[in-house]
Amino acid sequence: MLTTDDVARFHDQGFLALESFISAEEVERMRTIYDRLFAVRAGRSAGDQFDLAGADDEAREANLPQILNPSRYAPELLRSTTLARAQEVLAELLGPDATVGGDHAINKPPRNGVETPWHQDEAYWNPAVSYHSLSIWIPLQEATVENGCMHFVPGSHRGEVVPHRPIGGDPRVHGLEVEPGVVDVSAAVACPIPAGGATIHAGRTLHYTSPNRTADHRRAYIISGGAPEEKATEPREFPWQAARHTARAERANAARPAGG
Ligand SMILES: O=C(O)CCC(=O)C(=O)O
Repeated sequence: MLTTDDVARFHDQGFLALESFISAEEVERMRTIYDRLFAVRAGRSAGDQFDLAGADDEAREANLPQILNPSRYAPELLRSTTLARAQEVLAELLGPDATVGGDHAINKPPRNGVETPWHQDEAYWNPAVSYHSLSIWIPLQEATVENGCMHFVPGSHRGEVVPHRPIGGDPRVHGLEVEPGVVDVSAAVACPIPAGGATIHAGRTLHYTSPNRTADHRRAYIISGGAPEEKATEPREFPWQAARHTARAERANAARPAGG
């Protein structure tokens, strides 16, 4: 799928923008599944569906609806061309042992003023593990600056995980953002791409998406994966993870089988 230049650019810059990743027919097929999952709030009671950027109030419309593990609720996603392509790209960028680890979906409602703030994906993960990972972000319509395309800080994947906090400093919010004033994002680049394109970023690449100012949803389906995990060589702590007390986590705990 990728050229030698693409592979070199990914390792140098920490991200790639591809104009063409899946076909128009596959976009259509994925979008039908995607819209159905959000319409029924798939995974809500298991804590897999929630508001990434709000207090996740049952009674209020979500700022930034997210579904973790959508393929758990639509297993046909596991047999999609999209997933097969993701597996190819993982092997090309991270080596033959790299595999798909999971999927999620973030759906920015129309005329929604909420950004997905600057963060590194690794800030969400286990600090005791050393990752060699990436995420493939696939918009199911054109992604533009106006509807919430990806922005990246080139080279930021080479740094450490910087301090994060729950978005807005609100412990009820699942989403994380870089602590204000900690990073310089003045060199960031926006990556508008057509429907069927994809952006790919490493686990530590700083990224952001703009608010959706259009009349349509901004749908993104995201597949993550990596090389086999190793134990981190240096002890690390991510205190921002324990700083959250979310309704999502309460639902997930309540849904867990007793003794499990
Ligand atoms: O789609 C978005 O708004 C954010 C996506 C993101 O942060 C990610 O894929 O890691």
